[in-house]
Amino acid sequence: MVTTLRTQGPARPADSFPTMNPATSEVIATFGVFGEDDVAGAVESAHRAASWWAGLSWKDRRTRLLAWKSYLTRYIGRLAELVHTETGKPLADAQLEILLAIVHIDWAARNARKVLGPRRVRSGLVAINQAATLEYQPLGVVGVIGPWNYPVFTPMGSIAYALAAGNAVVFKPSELTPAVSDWLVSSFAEVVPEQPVLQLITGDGRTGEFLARSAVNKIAFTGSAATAKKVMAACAENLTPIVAECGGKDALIVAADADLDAAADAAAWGALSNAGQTCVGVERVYVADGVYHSFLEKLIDRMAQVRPGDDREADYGPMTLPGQVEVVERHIADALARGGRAVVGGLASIRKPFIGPVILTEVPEESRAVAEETFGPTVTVAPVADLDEGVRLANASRYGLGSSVFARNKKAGMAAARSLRSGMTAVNSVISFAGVPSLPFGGSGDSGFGRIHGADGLREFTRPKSITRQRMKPMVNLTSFSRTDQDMRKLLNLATVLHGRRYK
Ligand code: TXE
Repeated sequence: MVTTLRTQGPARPADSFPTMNPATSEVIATFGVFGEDDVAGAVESAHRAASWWAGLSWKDRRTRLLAWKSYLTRYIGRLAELVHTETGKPLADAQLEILLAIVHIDWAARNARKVLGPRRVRSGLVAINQAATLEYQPLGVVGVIGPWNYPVFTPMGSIAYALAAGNAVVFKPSELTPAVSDWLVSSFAEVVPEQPVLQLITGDGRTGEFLARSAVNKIAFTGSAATAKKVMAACAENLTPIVAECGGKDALIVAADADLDAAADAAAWGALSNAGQTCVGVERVYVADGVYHSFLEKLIDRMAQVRPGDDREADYGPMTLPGQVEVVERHIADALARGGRAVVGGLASIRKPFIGPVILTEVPEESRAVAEETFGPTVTVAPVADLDEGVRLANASRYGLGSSVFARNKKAGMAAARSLRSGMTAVNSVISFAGVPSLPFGGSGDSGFGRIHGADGLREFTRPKSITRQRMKPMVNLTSFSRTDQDMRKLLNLATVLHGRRYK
């Protein structure tokens, strides 16, 4: 057991807490609990760092972010080992997660100027004498409150984009994954040693609340909808804006013409990888009647072969959040009590901290396993008449984060994708949208609001700045008390020509 007390920034927190390997309960390291003053101190120094960082050229920020990306790529083995130890997920999954984060840093660094930099926009006939310029300026300091399920990839969706947009970041990771976060923040300091542009503050929900109430200019939150409401309430005091990514209840719909092998393979991985602790994991499957039994057989076949564990051959690891085991247990018990059937696994699959794969069928739509986020290696499967009914049931959820459609008919697959109310949909694959950095990521309803990733993700951490510069005197000076009735008549005549045409 290695125990080290870590402190970050100018403050020295009095209390500390341990971080543990969820598979073995072995303590990995000890971190400080940041109190209100510690958090305020970190945010204050972040404001100074933000001025420095925002004062660099686009090219300088880009070079530094690309240097960070390169560092993470070269040391991926070490970071992956730490992610594996602190979350319990298999090493290869940890590597995949880091690779995805690297792709996002790269995209954010290379596209920030194009998306956010100053550009001329049309000023229109009425203001033809004005040169109009639009640019997106950094907010200042962004507070990132992160989760534990993808401790590199998920917070990076905010951190990389906020940094690329010219902000400093104060990062409060989940109390379950401070060691990974400490490594990430230290690695950034290797390439940007001048100022604390990216700082770590550690602690539980209280520390997160201090951050939400502090002098940050925006909060980027990932976690549960219930906690997002508390964070919003804390942010409300200072009218601090928030972007919230709060999990989901993603559905996968299988059309009658779908490639059933591909659909079953994707459903199994989407439901089980990372022990189901994925906000865009597959939790519900709706299958067209005619192929329901063939699909189910294939899914059973695949899921029955998958095994959790902490050995190198295990397909997925333990439940990272100990309390999640009870949630999964409750959902399975509720489904069975309401007449559902477990066709793979069941309550006996729960062997703390591991949970074996579970497939539930004939589960009423109003049961917990269908309506609430399970966040475990379980999936419900139900027959539907067609794609339309699948879409209707998928949309009948408080959540709206991701979804998948399997259909050979391209037009039908795309039509279903458009009708799904989720923020992202994958056609003939699962979760693929998370690896496309130019696509925004986020949801609606209980899944939250706002977007990370892509151009929208960059703009999320900026304020639009509009500038008009008068390039010549106007023909008619509208914004002057010297304006005459004749000027107004001219203007109204112009308006009639420009906008008065009748539309049928
Ligand atoms: O989340 P919390 P938890 C879902 C998933 C899981 C459930 C609970 O269903 O079972 O959330 O997980 C910080 N003010 N997801 O307990 O409480 C906290 O310290 C400010 C979905 O981990 O939402 C942590 O850093 N901050 C998800 C972060 O909020 C507060 C990923 C998330 O914690 C706070 C994780 C407060 N009052 C869980 N209270 C996804 N979207 O992928 C806590 N925190």
